Amino acid sequence: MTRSEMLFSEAVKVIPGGVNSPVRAFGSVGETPRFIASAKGAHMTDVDGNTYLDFVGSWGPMILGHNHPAVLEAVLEACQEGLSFGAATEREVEMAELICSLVPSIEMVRMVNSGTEAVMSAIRAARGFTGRSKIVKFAGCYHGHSDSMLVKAGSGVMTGGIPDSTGVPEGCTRDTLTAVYNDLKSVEDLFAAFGSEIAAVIVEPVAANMGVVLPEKGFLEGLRKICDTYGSLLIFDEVITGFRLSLAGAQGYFGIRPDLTTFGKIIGGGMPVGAYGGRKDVMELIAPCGPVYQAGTLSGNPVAMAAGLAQLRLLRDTPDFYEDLNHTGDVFFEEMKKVLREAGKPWQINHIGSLGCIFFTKEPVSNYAQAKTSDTKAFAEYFSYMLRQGVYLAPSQFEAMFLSAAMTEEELRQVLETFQNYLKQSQS
Ligand code: KE4
Repeated sequence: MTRSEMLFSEAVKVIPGGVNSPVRAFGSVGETPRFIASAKGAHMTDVDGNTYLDFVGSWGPMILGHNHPAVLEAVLEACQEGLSFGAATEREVEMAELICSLVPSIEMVRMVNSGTEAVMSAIRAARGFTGRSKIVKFAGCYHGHSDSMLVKAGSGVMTGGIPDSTGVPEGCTRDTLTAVYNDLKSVEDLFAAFGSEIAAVIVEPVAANMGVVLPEKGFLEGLRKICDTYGSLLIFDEVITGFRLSLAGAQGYFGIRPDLTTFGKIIGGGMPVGAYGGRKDVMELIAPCGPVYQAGTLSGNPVAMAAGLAQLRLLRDTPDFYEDLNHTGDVFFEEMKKVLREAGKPWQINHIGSLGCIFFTKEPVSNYAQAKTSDTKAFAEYFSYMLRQGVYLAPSQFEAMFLSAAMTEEELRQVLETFQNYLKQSQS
């Protein structure tokens, strides 16, 4: 029995499913989750001493790789000064000023502790600002686990085949309307029926929780126009794409200005951080300056701010950081496509910058229904093969591959070779 197996057998007795977040349980890939002991740069080492090239990067935060020296140093320095005060600190001002300076649509921002909290709060702000209740989301997009967002959600919900979570009263989802990603008509139809009641549209500007699905030309622009027509707010959930695609996230990459944005992951540098922000006239409604209440004991935690500040400053100050990482991603995923074609396999690869995924389906994937045609057994076989070859992928067809700047060209070339060998021996 491996140490991971032993730990997992203990974990399931005291933690639901043995994990603190469902997708970590490796349920859909039929493997024992690898318990990680340490990580450095592009590599993680499990409790049995196996090392992996890490394509999960803690689900996005580790864009610079694990334990970047500057981030670690900033955290250790902050720890010396105290772990948490529950009081205002200078680093929170620095973080807010930095985010506002890097993302033009952000005029004010509030720190929270997770992406879920950021989304929950942004939706409350939109409802408070418009006086309306309904929210439009897209099937397959995942916006964290707050009640009203657990409708046709992606990520672990989609992986677990849980259409909509139990324990969520109908009253909490009554105002959540679901549209089809990349289908503006499905949005127009909802607005034709409920336009005057819709507070906001929330969208992942690049969907990365049903696998990676790119916005088709005109889709995001169309959402902007519809929201303007009906006086609804456009919320970009950039928990994954924020500081991933560009310093100004997907909104900077595509040139669309949302009214509110949610962040997480990268802005915490590996520590628990979320944030929401945007138009001043909306954010000024947030308590204590307005009547929309939102709070958090550890919001803006000084150690978490130190990690996030160190990471964001490195992303800002490293010349050509995004050009280089996005180019590396383009080359890698295009090479994956080439290997697939040479092997005569019909699978699909969607990618943008350092984000991408392989769908085990013959048809192009531009929405939830198409993503769901993927053969999850074939994915599981691929996942297990790659894991045994030291390549740590997200344990679900409906997640993304995240490249980090710590990966070397040689390492990525070896992964392509491993992928090629997988295809040669694969029956699927
Ligand atoms: P958290 O509450 O997990 O920090 O963020 C929720 C969230 C919100 N919005 C988007 C676009 C997200 O991708 C997420 C969380 N992402 C998943 C990975 N697909 C987190 C991994 C997990 O649930 O363990």
